[in-house]
Amino acid sequence: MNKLTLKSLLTETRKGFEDLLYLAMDRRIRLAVTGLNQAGKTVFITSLIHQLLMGARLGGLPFFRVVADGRFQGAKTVLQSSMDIPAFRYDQFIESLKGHPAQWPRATDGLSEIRLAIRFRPGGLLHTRFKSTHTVYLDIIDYPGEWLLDLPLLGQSFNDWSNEIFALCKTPPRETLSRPWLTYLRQLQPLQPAEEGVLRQASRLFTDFLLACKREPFGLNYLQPGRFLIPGDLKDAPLLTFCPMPATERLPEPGSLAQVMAQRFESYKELVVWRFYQQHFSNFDRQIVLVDLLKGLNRGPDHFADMSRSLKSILKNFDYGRSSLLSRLLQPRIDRLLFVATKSDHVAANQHNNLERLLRRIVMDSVNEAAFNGVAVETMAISSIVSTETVVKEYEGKRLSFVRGCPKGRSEEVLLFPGEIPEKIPRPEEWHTERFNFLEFEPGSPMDDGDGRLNHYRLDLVLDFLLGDKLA
Ligand SMILES: Nc1nc2c(ncn2[C@@H]2O[C@H](COP(=O)(O)OP(=O)(O)OP(=O)(O)O)[C@@H](O)[C@H]2O)c(=O)[nH]1
Ligand SMILES: [Mg+2]
Repeated sequence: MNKLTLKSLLTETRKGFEDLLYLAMDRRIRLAVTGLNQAGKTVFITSLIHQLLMGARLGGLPFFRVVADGRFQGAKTVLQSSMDIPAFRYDQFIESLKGHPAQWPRATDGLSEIRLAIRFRPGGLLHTRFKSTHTVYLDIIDYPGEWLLDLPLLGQSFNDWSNEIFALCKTPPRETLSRPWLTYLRQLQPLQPAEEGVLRQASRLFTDFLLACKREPFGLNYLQPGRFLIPGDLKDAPLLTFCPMPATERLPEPGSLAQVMAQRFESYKELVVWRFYQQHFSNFDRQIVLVDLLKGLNRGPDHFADMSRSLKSILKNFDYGRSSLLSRLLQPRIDRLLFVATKSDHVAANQHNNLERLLRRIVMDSVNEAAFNGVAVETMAISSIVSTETVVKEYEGKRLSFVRGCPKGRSEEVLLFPGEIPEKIPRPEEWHTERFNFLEFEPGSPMDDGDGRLNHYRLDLVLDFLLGDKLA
C-alpha cells in the first residue's frame, strides 16, 4: 500500500469514527402534538411538515437557527417506524388545504404518526470537525389532549375521583346537566349485588352527561374518563361501563355495585391509562400542547374556567419535580414542553402579544416554575396557516387594527374589527355578553411569492424551541 492510500485510509477511518460518535448522539426525536378537541392539531402538523419540506427553502423559517445559519439541507417524509399506529395523512391534508377552493382538513380522532428525515450540517465546533451531513429522524405523533387529562387518574383512588366529580357537579353548567344521572344514582343501593343492566344504565347516563358537557353551547374540556367520549374499539367494553359512586359506610363486599364500579375504574386505569402512558407518553421527547384560547373567550366564563382547569391538569403531568406518588410513577423523558395559543390570525397582529400573555398567565401563574425538574416550559401565540391580513385604518379619529379575511361558511372577504384580547383573565364582572366574538375563517391561500408556500406566524420559533438543540 503506498503512502498516499494509507494516509487517506487513516483519514477516512478517523472521519468514520467521528461520524459514528456523532450518530451515537440522539438521532431520533419523538415530538408529541396534542390539544383539546378542534384546537388545531391536524392543521398545525400539516403546516409544520409543509414548512420543513419546502418553506425552509423559500425563506419561510427565518428564526429557525439551522435554516438561518445555512446548515439546513432539506427534509422529506419517510416510512414511519411504528407498525401499529395509523399514519398521519399529510398527503390528504395538504391537498385539501391547497385545493381550489382550499378547505380545512376533516376532524380526526385517536392517535396517528408520521416520520420525517431532516438533513443538516452540524454547527459550532462540530461544524469545523465534521464536513459531512447528518440526518435526524423526527417522529410526529398526533394524539387527543383528552387522553392527557386521564393521566392524573393514575394517582387517584375510586373514592378520590368520585368525590372530585361530585364536587364539580355542584357548579354550573354541570349542576343541571348531571341531574338525570345523579337522580338515577340516588335510587341505587351501592352495597347490593351488581347487575349488568344497572351498571350499563348508570354508565350510559354518566356518558350522556359527559357528552352534553362537551357539546355546544358548553364545549367543556375537563371531562374524565376521556375514552367515554372517544371510545374507539372499546365501545361497550366493561372497562368503559362504570361511573363515580358515593362512598359507602362499610367496605363493599366483592360483587356489590360499589365494588364492581371501583374494580372497573381500576381496570380502566390499568388497561387504558397506564397502557397509553407506557406505550406512548413515556417515549415522547418533546411535547407541544395547542390551545384555542379564542374559542375559550367566545364561550364565556364557565367554559374559560374549565379550559384553564384542563390546562393546569395537563401541566401537572410534567411537574415531576414534586414528590407525589404520581410524580414518582410518571417520570416522562420529555424535557421541552411548549404551550401555544393557536389561530392567532383570527385577531389583528397587535393583539398577538396579549394572546401569548393570557396563555402564560393560565399555565404559568399556577405553578412554581422552579418545581419543573429539568423541563423547559415555554408559551407562544402562533398561526399554523394565516388566513387573514391585518389592516390598520382610521376610524372615528382613531387608528384601529382590522382583519381582512373570508369568514367560515362565506365566499367573500370582509373587513372586520375583532376586538381586543385581554392581557389578564377577565374578572367575573368583565364578562358582559358579546364582549368576545372572534370569528373563524376559511383557509388562506398560498403565498404568491414562490411555488405555493402557505403563510404562518411563528412556526420557525416553535421549531427552534422544539428541535433547535438537536440540530445544533
Ligand atoms: N385561521 C386559522 N384557523 C385554524 C388554524 N388551525 C386550525 N384552524 C381552524 O380550526 C379547525 C380545527 O383544526 P384541526 O387542525 O382540524 O383541529 P384538531 O385539533 O386536529 O381537531 P380534532 O382532531 O377534530 O380534535 C380548522 O378546521 C380551522 O377552522 C390556523 O392556523 N388558522
Ligand atoms: Mg385532528
